[in-house]
Amino acid sequence: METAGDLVITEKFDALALMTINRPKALNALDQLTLQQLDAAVSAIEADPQIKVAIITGSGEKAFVAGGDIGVMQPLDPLGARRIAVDVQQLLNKIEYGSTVYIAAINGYALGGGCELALACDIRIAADSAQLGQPEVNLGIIPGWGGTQRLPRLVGSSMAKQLMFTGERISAARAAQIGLVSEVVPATGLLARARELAQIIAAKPKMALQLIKEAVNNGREMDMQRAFAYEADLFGLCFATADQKEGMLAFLEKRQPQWRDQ
Ligand code: CO8
Repeated sequence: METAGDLVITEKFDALALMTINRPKALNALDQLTLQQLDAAVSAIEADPQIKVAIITGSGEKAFVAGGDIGVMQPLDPLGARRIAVDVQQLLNKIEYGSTVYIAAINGYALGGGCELALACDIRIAADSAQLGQPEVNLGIIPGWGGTQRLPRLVGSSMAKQLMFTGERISAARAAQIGLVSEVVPATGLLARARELAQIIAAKPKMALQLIKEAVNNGREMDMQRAFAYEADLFGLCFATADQKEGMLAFLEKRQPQWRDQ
């Protein structure tokens, strides 16, 4: 039986965390308890200064996350539905605007809220067997966990509307073509590739990672002139870090840098 604490499993490997959404009997659909545990797991990762990269994946071979739990949603009244939309938007914003780099390792169905969870991550890679989509229209609703906003910013409004109007599921290969995922790998190699990518990133200095994330995420919402000024400010901020001095000195001394993550 599922109990509090086992619906989202977090394993830590030095600077990496692997979060597995573990409700395979319901294709990892997110009910309230799973959402609570996901929220707690993300908060714990954000509070852990050692963790630089977190991988999010789904338990089992079939699904990453097949969406919000439809059984939970069906009886909701408008205010209850709005409450869940706002609460989960806040949870996904914690991922998007957090200081950790998040990689979605999409091992199967990423539908509705599952696709929206992946959209909030910094990088999405998928198994060749994965299927992605926003099928909410088939349930008489719209994506409510950021999908109507993040998806068009990522793939353009024509493609995003096509996916949301039709509710069609697309293959991982098609998702890569439209820029929804950045890599497709054989299903058996997905986690290994996610970990390899995570290790490459975790070997970089933390402040630079954090500032790249901030520049991209916050700059996206600005006009170009403001965005350039913002980038210049963050570029300047890098020079307040020990790792900027070390990175450049190491280059000049023809040696590997010793990062201090500060
Ligand atoms: N919610 C609840 N249960 C689900 C969900 C889901 N989203 N997806 C799958 N399940 C359950 C099934 O009911 C089934 O349970 P049981 O064995 O008890 O009957 C079990 O998982 C296995 O599923 P299937 O038998 O359907 O497996 P198939 O391989 O035949 O089909 C599919 C797989 C195609 C993924 C199919 O299950 C499906 O279409 N699922 C629904 C996908 C979907 O519409 N997702 C979007 C949901 S809406 C949403 O995400 C908006 C977010 C806001 C939510 C806020 C409220 C918490």
